[in-house]
Amino acid sequence: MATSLLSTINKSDDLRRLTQEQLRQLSDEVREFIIYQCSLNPGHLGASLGVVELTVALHYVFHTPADKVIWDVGHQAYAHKILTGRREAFHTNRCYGGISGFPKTSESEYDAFGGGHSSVSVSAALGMATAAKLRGSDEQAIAVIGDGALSGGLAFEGLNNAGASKANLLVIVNDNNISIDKNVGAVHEFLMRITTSAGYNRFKLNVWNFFGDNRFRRFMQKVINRIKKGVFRVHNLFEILGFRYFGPIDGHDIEQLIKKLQALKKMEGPKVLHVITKKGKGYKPAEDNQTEWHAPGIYDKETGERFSKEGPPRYQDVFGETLVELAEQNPKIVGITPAMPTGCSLNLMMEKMPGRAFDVGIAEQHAVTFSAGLATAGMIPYCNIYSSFMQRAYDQVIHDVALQNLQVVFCLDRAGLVGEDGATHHGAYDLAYFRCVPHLVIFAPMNEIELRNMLYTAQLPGMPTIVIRYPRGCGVGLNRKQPFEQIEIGKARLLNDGELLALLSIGDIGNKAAAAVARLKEEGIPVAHYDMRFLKPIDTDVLHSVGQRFSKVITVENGCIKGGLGGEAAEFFTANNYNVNVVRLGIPDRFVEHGTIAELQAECGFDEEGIYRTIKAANL
Ligand SMILES: Cc1ncc(C[n+]2csc(CCOP(=O)(O)OP(=O)(O)O)c2C)c(N)n1
Repeated sequence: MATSLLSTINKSDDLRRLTQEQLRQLSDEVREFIIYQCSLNPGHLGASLGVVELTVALHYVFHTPADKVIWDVGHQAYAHKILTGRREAFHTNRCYGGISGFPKTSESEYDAFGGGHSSVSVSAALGMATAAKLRGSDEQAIAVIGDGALSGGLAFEGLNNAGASKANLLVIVNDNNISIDKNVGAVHEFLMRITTSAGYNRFKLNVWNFFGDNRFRRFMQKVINRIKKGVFRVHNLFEILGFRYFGPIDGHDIEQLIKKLQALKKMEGPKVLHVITKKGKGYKPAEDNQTEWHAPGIYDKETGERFSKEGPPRYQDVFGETLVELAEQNPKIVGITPAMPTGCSLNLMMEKMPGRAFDVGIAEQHAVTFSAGLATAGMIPYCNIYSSFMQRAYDQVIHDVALQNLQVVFCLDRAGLVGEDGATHHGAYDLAYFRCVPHLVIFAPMNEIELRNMLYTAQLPGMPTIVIRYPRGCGVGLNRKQPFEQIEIGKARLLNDGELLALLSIGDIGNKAAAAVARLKEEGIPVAHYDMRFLKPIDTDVLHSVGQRFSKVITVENGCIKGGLGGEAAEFFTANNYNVNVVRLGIPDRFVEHGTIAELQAECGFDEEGIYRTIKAANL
């Protein structure tokens, strides 16, 4: 592949030597490079294609890495990585031992702030701008935030603080008119209005051209703002928050971007530049179906054909289908997702029952308290949040739901190690952080039937707050056409009996444990294997029986070792004076990076082989 210019760019200085004509060529090469690389090694394609010109312009105008660019979420930073020394390594993107799919401060000095979770950029940039001022430095801080990420509460907190502080920061709103799914909310509508109000924008441009960039213009801007509001009835949210607003401009027009950024660089104070881009820009399949091509998996670059692996239904689909089935029978059921309808399959209910399933935007805290409100009024909300994003809404679960003992069903998708998204996205902590909350029932299904039955059980009258956590990926392939059965709260299952030691597992990792136990059985090593199912309330009958029968217990969980099932079991045995040696398998007390789920489970020692070896070692 001819990458004549791109192959010469290893740092931002290299790029600053190019002419504007060459910058355009460079953008084309970067785009082609991303399309090619992602076809072989999957990643977040659409968002990265949309900001190629913006990335080139930012590194051209600002003195990165001294000036700080903070990419919100960070899934759109591929061009940034490729242009700042990671082109050669890019084929290892998201692979085990390779570079991260998100900005990472330990990976490059150009990654000013680590990313993965949404809506952090304004606060981080404000912190950097404030520090620069305190240090007497003229380093610039630039937050690049998407229209989707702008729906997150944290972004508003940052804007609110920044606008009033008069700090010197630039917020670039990368408006591609879509989140992963359709963008939702009033801010989205405001962006649409301001973008499509031709009269307003023509008026603003004329004013800019007429007065130029000087003090008189700033004075005139105040006068003009009043006229704008009166004549065009567009109240600018950013201006209300104390920012000077510029745009909207075409985010694929590199000359215009450079001109505008150069002007803004000289301007003190909090500023917003509103940039219009197209998600998937330059690759037709990705432009045409932006949700599917957000992270498309591998594909044929020429034909746009995507290759997905056949397998049993994914847990997320079992959730989505089952919820529709239950909601058809129970009119109290409603569904809630903070911006992940396709990711968690609530889109199935949104299509069938649009009035009863809600995408509330990237707003986990709100999703939980909104669910609480619904529950107080007699509805039964199924609030689906990825485990790692639920970290955002911890207090809402405690204060707004558990404390009031509300019948809300929290479905935590992507619980456990999630693979290629890495440390920011692993659902490592939910078992530990929810175990200590009173009133909660915490359940993890070992297969799709268990998931279905628990979703069914959770809506029965009088049920408490229930947390159901399940992993990314496929179930075990059981026939789902079976009548629902109520699951007894707090009851474990004995899967295999044996005398040597007891193995306690929770959730789908129990299937790996069962395979290891079966291998050991063939070798004449008898292990008693319990699928605990509930972390809370834990089955104390089973734990007493285990405490009486065994001196060695191994616990296995797809969650952090500190504070989860292993901790619960060890505390129980100590508190009840059982002399039991507990070996705990799970996610160790460090951040686990990216790779396939299989690679990461092996690294942590709780894949089938790891469990097998641990039992063998305990047997010695
Ligand atoms: C706290 C949090 N919730 C949900 C997500 C999942 N997520 C990743 S990207 C994304 C959409 C972001 O939309 P936008 O900011 O408009 O960026 P675009 O992908 O359109 O470029 C979402 C919801 C996340 N990363 N963090």
